[in-house]
Parts: sequence; C-alpha cells; structure tokens
Amino acid sequence: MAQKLAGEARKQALSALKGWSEAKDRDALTKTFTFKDFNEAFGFMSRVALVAEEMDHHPEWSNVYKTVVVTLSTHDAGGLTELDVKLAKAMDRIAG
Ligand code: H2B
Repeated sequence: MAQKLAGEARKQALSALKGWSEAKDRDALTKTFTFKDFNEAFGFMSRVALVAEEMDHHPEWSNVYKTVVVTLSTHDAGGLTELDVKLAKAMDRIAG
C-alpha cells in the first residue's frame, strides 16, 4: 500500500505542483479547473477517468457547467501519497 507523504519528500512533491493547494479540513489536495465550456470540462473528466482506472486511483470531484472541482487523497492510506501527486500531474497534463 502507498505510504503517506511526509517530511522533505512531501515538501518536494507538493512544490512541483502548480495551482494545487492542501485542503484545510483533511490531508488532501484540491484544485479548481475552469474550461471554455461544458464540452471541454466533460472531455477532461472523461480522459482523466481513463487514467484513474488505469492507476486504480480515483479523484473526488464535482462538475458545474465548465468548472471541475477536484480533491485528491488516498483513502486506503488516510491521506496524501505519491499516487495523488501522480494523478494531479496527469490532470494538469490533460487540462493542457
Ligand atoms: N482511489 C483513491 N483516491 N484512494 C484509494 O485508496 C483508492 C482509490 N483505492 N481507488 C482503490 C480504488 C481501492 O479501493 C481498490 C480496491 O483498489
């Protein structure tokens, strides 16, 4: 099972991410993605869904029209792990 990120490794992993912030109420990362329209937002979610299935690591997210609000955390570990960082980077890549 993936280990919770801590110490220097955690600091370095989080500093490599742009636009993500640590949730206030739990050990998780959040980011709001805003697209041109619903079609782009849903296209993003569809592409991310394929990656998430491949990774067997899934986002918590919600969509309203062109906005997708994402929270990433590893439920099995009870907090942030390398898997969340990997999925965050994949999401940024897919969002362009
Ligand atoms: N996604 C996330 N975000 N955290 C998990 O701990 C997790 C998951 N566990 N997707 C996976 C599925 C696990 O439940 C299955 C059985 O592998």
